[in-house]
Amino acid sequence: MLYPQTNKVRTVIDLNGLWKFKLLKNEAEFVPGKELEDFEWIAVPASYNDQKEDSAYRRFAGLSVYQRKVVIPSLYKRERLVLRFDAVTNAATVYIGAKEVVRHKGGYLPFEVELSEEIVAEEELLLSVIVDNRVNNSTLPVGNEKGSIAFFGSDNAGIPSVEAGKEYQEAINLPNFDFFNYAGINRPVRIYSTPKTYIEDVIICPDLADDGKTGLVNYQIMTAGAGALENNAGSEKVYVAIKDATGKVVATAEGAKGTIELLEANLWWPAPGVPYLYTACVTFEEDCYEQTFGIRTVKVEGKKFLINGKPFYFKGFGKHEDFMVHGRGLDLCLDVKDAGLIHWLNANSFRTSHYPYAEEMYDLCDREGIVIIDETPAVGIGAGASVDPYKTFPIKAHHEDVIRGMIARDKNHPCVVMWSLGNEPDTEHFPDSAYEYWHALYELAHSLDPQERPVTMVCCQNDYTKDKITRTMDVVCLNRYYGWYNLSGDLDAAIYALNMELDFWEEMGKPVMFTEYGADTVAGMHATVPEMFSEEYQAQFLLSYGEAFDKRDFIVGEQMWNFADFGTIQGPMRADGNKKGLFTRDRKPKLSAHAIRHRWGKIENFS
Ligand code: BDP
Repeated sequence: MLYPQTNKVRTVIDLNGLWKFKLLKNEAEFVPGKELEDFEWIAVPASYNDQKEDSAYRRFAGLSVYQRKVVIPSLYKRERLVLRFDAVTNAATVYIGAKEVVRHKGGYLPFEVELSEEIVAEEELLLSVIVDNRVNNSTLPVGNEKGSIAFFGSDNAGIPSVEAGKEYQEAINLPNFDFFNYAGINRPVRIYSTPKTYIEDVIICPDLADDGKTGLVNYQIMTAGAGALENNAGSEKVYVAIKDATGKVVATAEGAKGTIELLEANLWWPAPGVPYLYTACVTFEEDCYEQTFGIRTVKVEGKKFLINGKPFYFKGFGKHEDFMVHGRGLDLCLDVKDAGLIHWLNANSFRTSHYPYAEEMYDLCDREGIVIIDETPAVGIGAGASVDPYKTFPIKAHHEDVIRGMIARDKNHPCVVMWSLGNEPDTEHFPDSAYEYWHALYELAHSLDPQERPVTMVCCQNDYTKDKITRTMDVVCLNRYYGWYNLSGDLDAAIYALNMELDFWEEMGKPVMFTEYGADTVAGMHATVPEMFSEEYQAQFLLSYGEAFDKRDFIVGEQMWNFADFGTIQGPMRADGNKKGLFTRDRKPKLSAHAIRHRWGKIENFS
C-alpha cells in the first residue's frame, strides 16, 4: 500500500486535530449518523488513555467513538478520493453518516477505503470511528480472555473466581504482553486523491550485478482503475525515471516491469556510511508517484548476516512507540530525537518490538542509515497457556493477514533487513504444534517479500532443548534474562548459565543474535556494590553479556532491552512502567547509556 503523497496530480487532505470522543458503555449508545451530544475533545493522532485525568481512560476495555465533520473542497471532487487511516488500535469500524464504509482488525497497520461518488457529492460528511481496544485470543497482540494467565500481576488472583467475578473481568483488559495497551487513532487520518486511473503500487527489488558496482533496479508497477493495464503488463503508458540523491535523472525505462541498470551505483549503507537513496519517479497516464529506495543486498550466509556482501553486526535494542501524554501516538519530533540518540550511542539498529511502527519512522531510518528488524504484533501467543494455543486460538488467518500487510507496506524500505514473525510465543510446551504454526508463517513471509529478506521469530527464555522452531529460523533470535528474572542479582551465575546456553547454540551452526537482555533500573539509584535496580547493576549486567558475546563468532548482534523506559499495565512488578531503558522515558541517559556507548563505539558495523 503506497504512502499518501502530494505531487502535481495527487493531494492530501489532513484530518488530524481535535475530534469529539466518547467511551461507550455499550454498542447501542452509538447511533450511526447521529451527532454525539455528550462528548469530550480529544487529540488525533494520539492514544486516548493519558489525555484525561480520569482512570476510566486507562482502565477502559471496550468500544469508544471518535467523530468529526469533513468538507471536501469542490476542487478535488472529480478525482478518486481515498480515506486512509494509518493505524487505529486495536480495531476500527468507520461510518460516514449512517453508513458503515470500512472495518479493520489490528491496530498497527494502515487501511483505507475509496469514497463512492455519492459520498463525495455530499456537502458535509459526518465521520465516526468506533474503536475497540479489547485484546483476546483472536487478536494480535493476544490478550487473556479469561483472566487466568498471570502477566506481571494482571491475573485475577485475589479477586473472585473468573465466573463469580465476570462483571469485573469484563471491565478490564488483560494483555498478555508487557506494554500498555495504548488505544485510539494513534496515527494520521487523511483523505488523498489520485486520478481515476492510477498507480496502485510500486515494487522495487534492488540488487547488485556480479561486478559489485552496477546496481540492478528490478521494478514492477501495479496500476488500477478504468484504464489499468491488463495483468499489469505491457510497455505502453508506464515510465520510470531514476533520480540520484541530487535529483538528477540517471536512468529511465518504459514498461510496467523491468530491470534498470545503474552504473557505478551508490549503495545504501547503515550509518556512519552513506545511506544513499535514489528515487523512482513513476508516471502512468495522468498519475505520478515518487518512491525512494536504496541499493543494498541482504543475505544470511553460514553464520553471517551480510549487508552488501559484508558481515554486519547489529548494535541496538528493542524499542517501543511510547511517550508521556500521547501514548503510542505518532510523534515525529520524538522519532528524530530517538534517531539522534541512536547515533549518539554508536548503535546501528533496532527491532520494532512488538508491532510495526508508523511509516514515518521507516522513512527516517532510510535517510539516517538505521537498520530495522520489522516485527508483527504477534507477541506472547500462548505464553502461560495450559492448552495448545496453536490448536485452540482462532489466530492464524489474522496472523497471516498481518504478515501480508506489513510486508506490503514496508517492502521498499532499505532500512528493513529482516522480518520478525512475532515475539516470545510458547515454543516449549507444544513444540510440534509450534513448529507447524510458525514454519508455515516463515514460508509465507519468504514467499511474499520481493527482496527475499531473512525471516525470524524471537524466542522467549525457555527450555531451549525442547524448542523445535527457533533453530529453523534464518537468524536465531533470543531474549534472555539470566541475572534478572532468574539467577536474580547473581551475575557470575548468570553468565555461567548464558555460556552453557551459548555452547548449545554454537552446535547449530547458525547466526544467533540477542534481541533482548536487560535489567530494570531506577534512574538515580546508585550502589558501590552493584545490586538489582541500581544504575551500576544495569551497566555491569549489559557489559558482562557483551563480554560473553565477544567470545563467540556466531553472534551477529546484540539488541538489549530497551532503548527507553516505557509504560505498562499496573502490577507488583512494575513501578511506573518497565524500567529497563538505557534512557528514562523522557530520554535522560542512565549510567549504562554511557557504558554501552563506549562499548559500541569500539565495535565496527562490519567486521
Ligand atoms: C520480554 C518481553 C518484553 C518485556 C521484557 C521484560 O519480550 O516485551 O518487556 O520481557 O520483562 O519477555 O522487561
